[in-house]
Amino acid sequence: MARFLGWTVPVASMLLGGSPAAFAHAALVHSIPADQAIVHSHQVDIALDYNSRIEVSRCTVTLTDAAGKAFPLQMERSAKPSELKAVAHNVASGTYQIHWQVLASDGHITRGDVAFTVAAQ
Ligand SMILES: [Cu+2]
Repeated sequence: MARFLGWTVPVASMLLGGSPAAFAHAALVHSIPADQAIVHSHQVDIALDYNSRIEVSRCTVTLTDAAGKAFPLQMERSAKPSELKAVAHNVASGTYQIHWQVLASDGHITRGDVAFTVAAQ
């Protein structure tokens, strides 16, 4: 039942060179909406910030409603190499899950979920 409506982001420029820092696999350190947040808007701005640089072209973010139906996301550019951004428009009131999967610079994939509710307006 795996369903992917993930968007991918073309990698305009990979950072090659630089110091071979010891990257950890990516853990989510901050999200908008926060987990279990109540959003008072039908436009939901999503930002997922990790503790390390992520390979954006290999990351997927899916938004599903309570019935499991995927909701389209529009990708936005982020200036931060550790952050994924997306926006969902015309989101009906209800409960939603953001499913994310990211590839960190160390080659490890991590995944998780963020739940939120869009309140009736
Ligand atoms: Cu790792």
